[in-house]
Amino acid sequence: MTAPLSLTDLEQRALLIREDIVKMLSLAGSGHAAGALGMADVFTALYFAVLKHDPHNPQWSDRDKLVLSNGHICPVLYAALAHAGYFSRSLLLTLRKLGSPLQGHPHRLALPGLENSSGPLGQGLSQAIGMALAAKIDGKNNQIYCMMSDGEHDEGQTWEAILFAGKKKIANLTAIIDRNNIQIDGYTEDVMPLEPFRKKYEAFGWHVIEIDGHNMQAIIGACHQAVAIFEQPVAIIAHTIPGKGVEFMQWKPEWHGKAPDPAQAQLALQELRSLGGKIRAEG
Ligand SMILES: Cc1ncc(C[n+]2csc(CCOP(=O)(O)OP(=O)(O)O)c2C)c(N)n1
Ligand SMILES: [Mg+2]
Repeated sequence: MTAPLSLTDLEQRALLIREDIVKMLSLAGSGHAAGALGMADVFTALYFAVLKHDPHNPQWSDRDKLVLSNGHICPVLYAALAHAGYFSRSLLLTLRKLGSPLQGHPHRLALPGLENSSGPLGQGLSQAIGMALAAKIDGKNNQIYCMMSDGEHDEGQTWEAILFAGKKKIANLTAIIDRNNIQIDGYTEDVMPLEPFRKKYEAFGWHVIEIDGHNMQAIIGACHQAVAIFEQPVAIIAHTIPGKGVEFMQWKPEWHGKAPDPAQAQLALQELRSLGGKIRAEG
């Protein structure tokens, strides 16, 4: 058992994961930057402070499971898994290369630590519900986390799953939604408004917690709170900044599915390293 990381250590780790995302995308020459960078804090908190898991025994039957529904942000999942020790960090640099297990969208059987395959949006919550119900039948005491995006709430299947989980009161299920307000074609509220988002989940029988998705303490606290709710599924709406940490990408929908060129990657890495220096100085 390793000692828990401090909040400063977690913040540093999230920055290293962001650096890896920038390098991976830049070498691949393609990929999804904004969502991956925006969710780095949430993934770091989960893999380093929340999930009950064992990177040396990925199939441990009592593990918590993280289901990624919005498969296009997989660079952050791959980087978090590598940092947690599931596989070598050097493998990250093969993202999207022919024959690499790090496909542009995750293939469950290609890498240790992946719980589902994804890419087609809107399916992850249904997959997670299946796992949560199976865990109950098996008498397990684990939690299923489903990572989702705001844009994939334009898919009807997402709402069918929300309706079903509310009806069945699936309490070993926690959905974490990347509320970054962007999707492929622009801002969510222009393309297909989701507000009042919280009220919609509540009307479907869910307990909702809203957090700043860049505040480590808030992320960990919300996850602990969610596990302690036994009567309802819980949705954590994580308000994030798309492209977080790289100023020229932040809040810009055009960075939804784009990779930095080598010069842009250098600029991004400089910025992330200087943020790391600031955290070290303050910590
Ligand atoms: C079923 C399906 N339809 C369309 C797409 C194409 N697509 C990929 S990402 C995306 C935008 C989804 O919005 P969001 O996940 O919020 O984007 P982000 O915040 O990561 O930029 C779309 C439409 C897809 N992957 N699956
Ligand atoms: Mg989005």
